[in-house]
Amino acid sequence: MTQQVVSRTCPVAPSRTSESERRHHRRSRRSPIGIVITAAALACLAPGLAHAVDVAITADNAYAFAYGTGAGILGPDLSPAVENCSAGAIWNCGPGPETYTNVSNAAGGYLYIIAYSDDATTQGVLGQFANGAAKTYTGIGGWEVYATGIDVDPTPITCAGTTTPSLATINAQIGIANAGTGGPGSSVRWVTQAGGGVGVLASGELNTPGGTFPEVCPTVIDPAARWMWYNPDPTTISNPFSAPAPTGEFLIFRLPVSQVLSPTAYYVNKDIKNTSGVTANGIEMEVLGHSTYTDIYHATTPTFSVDATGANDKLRWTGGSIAVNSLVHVGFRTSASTIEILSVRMIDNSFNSLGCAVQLNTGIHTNGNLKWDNTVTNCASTSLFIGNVALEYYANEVPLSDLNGTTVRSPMQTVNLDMAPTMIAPGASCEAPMANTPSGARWVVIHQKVGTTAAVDQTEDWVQVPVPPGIPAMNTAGIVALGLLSLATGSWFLWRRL
Ligand SMILES: [Ca+2]
Ligand SMILES: [Ca+2]
Repeated sequence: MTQQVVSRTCPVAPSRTSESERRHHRRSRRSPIGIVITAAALACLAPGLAHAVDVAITADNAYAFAYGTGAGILGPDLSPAVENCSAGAIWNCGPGPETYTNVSNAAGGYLYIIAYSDDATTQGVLGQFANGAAKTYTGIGGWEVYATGIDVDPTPITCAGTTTPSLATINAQIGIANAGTGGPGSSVRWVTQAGGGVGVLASGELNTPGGTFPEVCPTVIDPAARWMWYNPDPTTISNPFSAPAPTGEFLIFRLPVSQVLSPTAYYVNKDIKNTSGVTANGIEMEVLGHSTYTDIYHATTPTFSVDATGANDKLRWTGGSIAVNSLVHVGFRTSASTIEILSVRMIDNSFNSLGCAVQLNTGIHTNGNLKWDNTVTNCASTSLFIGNVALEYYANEVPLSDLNGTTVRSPMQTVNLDMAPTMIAPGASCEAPMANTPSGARWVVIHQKVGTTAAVDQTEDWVQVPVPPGIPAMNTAGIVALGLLSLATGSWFLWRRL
């Protein structure tokens, strides 16, 4: 890991105006240049073009995988079922994890993993999907699971795969998950780490020695892969990977192919000071429009819900006791490439607002600049300072639960922006070049502080986004040149759109 300091200023410019204008011009106002970049990126991923992916996978005890559409899997695409009936067949180099190279997939579909266990000792699935140097791992990112409620066990004694659910059964269950009509014992519909039906997708330990599982052959599956399973009730089951096994565990996992080929995600984890003047029970974040939340972070506010009944999502963490001027830590992950937070409030357990928390919308503008918008103004509209900004670069997506002030992370490089705390008026924004993206970096964590004074002492943020494609390692001049080029092209594109 290397550290460096880069001097920056953050010129403040007027940003959006009213919320009604934001709503009416959501796409074009949010990122007009982004339309051009997105179109260019899509042109590189022509519809229907197959992309070969190398797969390494194991399961305790059985799995099959396939690429399919949202409606299901075509027969020839389903891998032969692998049933592991010995420890060596799960973990050891050689008889353990299997590899499949140059597995083709159609754009726009899903990667599916079917898994089941012998209901004994331990259970889970672990794997990686490599698109060139870029890898996607089980247990992290936008995975969903449907628990069918049907118990399937490996074939007794022979482990010959004769008990594997048929393709027709698998596709029927995918249909039930899509319709959200699963019966008792099922998860009812697809669920993520944030829930969404009954139970949650369980993201377990890394593929490293110790813990519930031994290390799976590390030359085949990376330490960054995480064991994945289903937890039907996180309030009563602390470790669904160990005995007793959750029941009815013929499971179907899925991940959009786009998340394998070119992952998008927006992570935000925040330490928020309770400046409401009274003890609060939790936090409510209002997010523009509707999104799927694939992970959430609880800390001291154990109850989480999303109220999606209005025009915008209201994410609510409650059940805590947050003293005046103490911190509460909450966060979420969505596979959307960007989100816009409209307000953050301290609330009681009945969701009544007790006061506002100060926030900035943070991300990477499609010109490659860091960008802060003082647009979290539905609760409080006040001038805010951004400061203490550090950029941590990673090859792989950092789990939401690691985005906090206590977990020791190991970035490939950290860039501290030597930028004085900068005031941003309500509705205004500021930008600062990123620069010096290290080669191989695919994710960046923006670690920063926000406040109503230059002390920036009211919110500490960890925002993680992909390093934008087309912004490779280059110097500041290169980034500025690219920005100007994009701006020129964007203007032309906007003119064409009118
Ligand atoms: Ca087992
Ligand atoms: Ca079973």
